[in-house]
Amino acid sequence: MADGYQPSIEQTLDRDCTTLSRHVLQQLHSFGPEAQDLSTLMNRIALAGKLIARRLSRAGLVENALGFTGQTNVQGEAVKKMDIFANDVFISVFKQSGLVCRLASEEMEKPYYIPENCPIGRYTLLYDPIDGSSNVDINLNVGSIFAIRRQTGDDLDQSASDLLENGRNQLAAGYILYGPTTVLVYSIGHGVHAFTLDPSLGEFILASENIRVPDHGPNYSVNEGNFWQWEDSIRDYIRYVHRHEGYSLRYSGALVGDFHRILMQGGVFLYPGTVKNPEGKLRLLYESSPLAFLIEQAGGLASTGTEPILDVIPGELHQRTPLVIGSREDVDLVTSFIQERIHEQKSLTAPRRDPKGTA
Ligand code: AHM
Ligand code: MG
Repeated sequence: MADGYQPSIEQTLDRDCTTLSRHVLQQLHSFGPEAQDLSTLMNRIALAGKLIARRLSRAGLVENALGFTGQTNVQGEAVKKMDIFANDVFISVFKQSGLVCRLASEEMEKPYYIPENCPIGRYTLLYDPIDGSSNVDINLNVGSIFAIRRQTGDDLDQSASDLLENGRNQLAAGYILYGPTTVLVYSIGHGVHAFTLDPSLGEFILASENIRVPDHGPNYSVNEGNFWQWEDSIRDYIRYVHRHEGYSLRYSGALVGDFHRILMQGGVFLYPGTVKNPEGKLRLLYESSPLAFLIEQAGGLASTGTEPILDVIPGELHQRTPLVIGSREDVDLVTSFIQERIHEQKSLTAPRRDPKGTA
């Protein structure tokens, strides 16, 4: 350790005892019912993360962990065995919790209701069980993304229409990154905090508190293979980056991994719409919105290109949205290219002024 510094036993114990559930209670300065609920919810999400991390770490060794199921999900994407495993893990950990009545995920067309938790369960979990599924079979990083929302109303017709609200209504949001270590990052609206899974304890231990994303960073993260499908504004931005010093392209195929880099080092992640799919690929309620909640808490920005992600009111559960997320200055730069093209379009289509003033 630098300068021969050794933490005292007391300091080490204090660090090891700052578990996720304790941290939630500390953040809320309360042992009241809502604080207890959030602490329990985060604890169960952590359990899901541990179960998924364990499965991933043995994936090459056990039967039926890797590869496709042969099914396609509601998005029309091929489903992997790990997607289904992770989806079921989240359902399992919330059974008998008394807290979560509904779970909505990328892998399920409609929300899943846990009858014994309804109607007392006052919370809904929205999640992407395995984000970056294409990385699973090649042993690269993947993640899980989650958000907790308060259930409003009884939802007796099971339409879950109260979920079609903007992202500012999220009570908590976060992700678990399954990399060389397993990291859980969360926010309950009091800053952004990261925990590392200590396998010897089986606990997530506080690693960084009140993370702030730099105002500008060198990373730009985007699938440049889509260049020719983008609107001109996005191509303008990429050309700008190519012509200026100090940028590095970093794209892993898993949003959680790319987002984590940007959160820690600064920069911007983009998944813009294309001419064919103007809404892009990423889903609002369980991918873009939870990460937007985190980045705003960390001092950054998240935008569709024309409005803040957290202001978007979805029309349906699996709605997609273009995403520009990261450091404040970098997101602003991308959106300035978008605004410039919008103004250009407007001035081209605006009625031309009659020089004689007769029109
Ligand atoms: P998934 O949740 O089905 O894995 O899809 C989301 C993923 C993101 O993690 C990633 O940023 C993006 O899709 C990659 O898509 P592409 O291969 O088109 O670049
Ligand atoms: Mg995903």
